[in-house]
Amino acid sequence: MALVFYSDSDRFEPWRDALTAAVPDLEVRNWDEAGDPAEIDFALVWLPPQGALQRFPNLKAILNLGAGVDALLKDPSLPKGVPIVRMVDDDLAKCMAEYVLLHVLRCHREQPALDAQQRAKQWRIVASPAACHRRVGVMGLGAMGGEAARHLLAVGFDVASWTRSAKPMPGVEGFHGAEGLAPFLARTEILVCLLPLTAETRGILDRDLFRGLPRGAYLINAGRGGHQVEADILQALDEGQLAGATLDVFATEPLPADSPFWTHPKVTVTPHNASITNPHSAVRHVVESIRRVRAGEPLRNVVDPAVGY
Ligand code: NDP
Ligand code: OXD
Repeated sequence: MALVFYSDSDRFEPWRDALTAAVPDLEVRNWDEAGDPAEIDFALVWLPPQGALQRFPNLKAILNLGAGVDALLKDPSLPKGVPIVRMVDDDLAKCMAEYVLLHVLRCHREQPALDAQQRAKQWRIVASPAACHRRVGVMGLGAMGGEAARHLLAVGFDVASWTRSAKPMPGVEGFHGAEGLAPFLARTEILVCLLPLTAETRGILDRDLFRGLPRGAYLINAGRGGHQVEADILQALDEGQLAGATLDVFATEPLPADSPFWTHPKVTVTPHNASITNPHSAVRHVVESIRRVRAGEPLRNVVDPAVGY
C-alpha cells in the first residue's frame, strides 16, 4: 500500500517517519516522487494544488492534515466517491483551546489597552470583573469549539455556543440556527469564531453581525479568513462597535504588507498558527483511517461535501 504526501516540504520527513514506524508495510512517498499514480491508495494532504488529486485512479481516502476542508472542497475535480477525512486530534483541539483562552483572557483583562498605557507611561487603573461575569460566545462547538468551551468553563467564564443544529453541552448556554443567532450575539461580550468555512458561513462576520453584539464587544477569529468581511471589521473598530479584534486568519494569507490590520491599534494579528497539526499526536488518527480502510470498516470524521464540513 502507498500513501502520497503533500504539504510544506519540511513536514514530509517527520510524517514519513511517524507513519512508517506505525505501519511498516506502508510506502510513504513525497508528492514530487509519487511514482506510478495507480499505486497510490491514500493521499495525506494540506492545501494541494487544484486538480492534483484526480491523477490517482485508485485512491481509497483523502486524509486532510488539518481540521478545515474548505480549500480541498473548492477543487471541482476531486475524485468522485473518494471519502475525505478531516483531522480530529486531541493536541490540535487543545492547542486551539489554549489560543482561545489566551486571547479571551487578554480581552477580558483589557490587556491591549494596558499595553498601550505602558508604552505611553500612563498609570490608569482598569478594574476587570471576575470571569463569571464575562459572557463569551463560541460560534461552532465541534472539535475545536468544544475544547475551547471546556477551557473557558474551567476558568469560570459565562459561555454560550452557536451551532447549526442543537448541541447541548453541560454548563454552556446553547443557541442554534438562524433564529438562535440574534439572542446569542446579544449576550456575547467576547465572540470567538471557530466555524468551518461553508456556503452558509462565508462572510458571516460582517457589519450586521457586529451590530447584534453589545457595543464594545471583542472579536476573536481563528476559523477562516473567508468568514470575515475585513472592511466591516475595520469600520466596526473605528466606530467603537468592536473594542478590539484578534485575527489568526485572513482573506489573503500571508497577510499582505499593506494590510491595515498589521498596524491597527485595536487589532492583534497572529499568522494562522492558532493550532497546527503535529505528527506525534495526529499520526494515530491517520493510521486508524488506514486500518479501517484495510479492514473494510467505516471511516470516522468523514466530510459531507454537501454541507461543506
Ligand atoms: P467541526 O466540524 O468539528 O465543528 C464545526 C462546528 O461548526 C459544529 O458545531 C457545527 O454545528 C458548526 N457549524 C457549521 N456550520 C454552521 C452554521 N452554518 N451555523 C452554525 N454553526 C455551524 O470542526 P472543527 O471544530 O474541527 O474545526 C472548525 C474550524 O476551525 C475548521 O473548519 C477550521 O476552519 C478552523 N481551524 C482553524 C485553525 C487555525 O489554526 N486557525 C486550526 C484548526 C481548525 P453542528 O454541531 O450543528 O454540526
Ligand atoms: C486547520 C488549520 O484547519 O490549521 O487545521 O487551519
